[in-house]
Amino acid sequence: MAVLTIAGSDPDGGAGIQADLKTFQAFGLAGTSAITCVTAQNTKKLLNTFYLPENIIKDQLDAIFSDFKVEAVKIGLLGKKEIVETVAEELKRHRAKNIVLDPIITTQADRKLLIEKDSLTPLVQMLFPLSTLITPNTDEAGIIAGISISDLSTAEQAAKTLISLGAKNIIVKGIKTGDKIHDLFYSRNKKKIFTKSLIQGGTHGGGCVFSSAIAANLALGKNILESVEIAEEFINNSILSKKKLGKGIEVVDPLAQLYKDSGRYSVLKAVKNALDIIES
Ligand code: PXL
Repeated sequence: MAVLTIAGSDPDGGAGIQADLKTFQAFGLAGTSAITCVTAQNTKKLLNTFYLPENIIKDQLDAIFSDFKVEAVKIGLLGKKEIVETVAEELKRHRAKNIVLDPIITTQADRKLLIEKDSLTPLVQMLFPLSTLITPNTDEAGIIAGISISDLSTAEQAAKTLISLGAKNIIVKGIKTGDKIHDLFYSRNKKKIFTKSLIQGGTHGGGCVFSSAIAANLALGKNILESVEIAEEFINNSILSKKKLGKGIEVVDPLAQLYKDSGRYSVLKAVKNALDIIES
């Protein structure tokens, strides 16, 4: 049994494929991946993006689907119209289920565009109907719905528009009101708002970890809302454990909870304490 991420590579390890695989590991799952593009970026800025040829993306998907029982799929950065089309065709051909689509448009660190603009229409037309859940942030939901999201009611309006465009379930992430931040889950028959305190300074990798945590829980047999609830708690813990790894934006840590739970964290802490004592 496996869970698959179809996404881009992020060399700083905080987002993209690297974050997705860490998240799958945190839930004890065999993580598999198909890389769509290689970004050159760090915690400060995006330098470059190279999209892989469609045939190697198709072959990666064939390699995984012909060998593994894929219980859920997370789709991250696709970036190019032809890649969107290839991924949609392959997911259909392999009858993929439990698809979580993170419709990435920009980076968090410097809000640089990660996609070619003409990839958005096929993303909506081909991948929305195939997806179990779509996880846009307010910028992404606003761009796709053609409105500006400033509060919960405009977020709901955008979610309704995304449903009318073929989505089944939506969670609009990061709706800011005062010192609070909300995520709005919305489907034809259910609505749920998750609220937490706003953490200043932003984080890198949060969106990737969140959508991967949902896919992991769908793979484990949880239903959609249960998976979202577990992922909400998981992303909160990952954000609370965020690390200043580089000189720029802080990076979420999806493995912090795993190490804490397994006792490895306390072993590491004990070793460090012992070394501190020896050194002093
Ligand atoms: O968090 C969005 C994202 C997704 N995928 C890749 C990224 C980023 C952001 O930087 O690099 C590969």
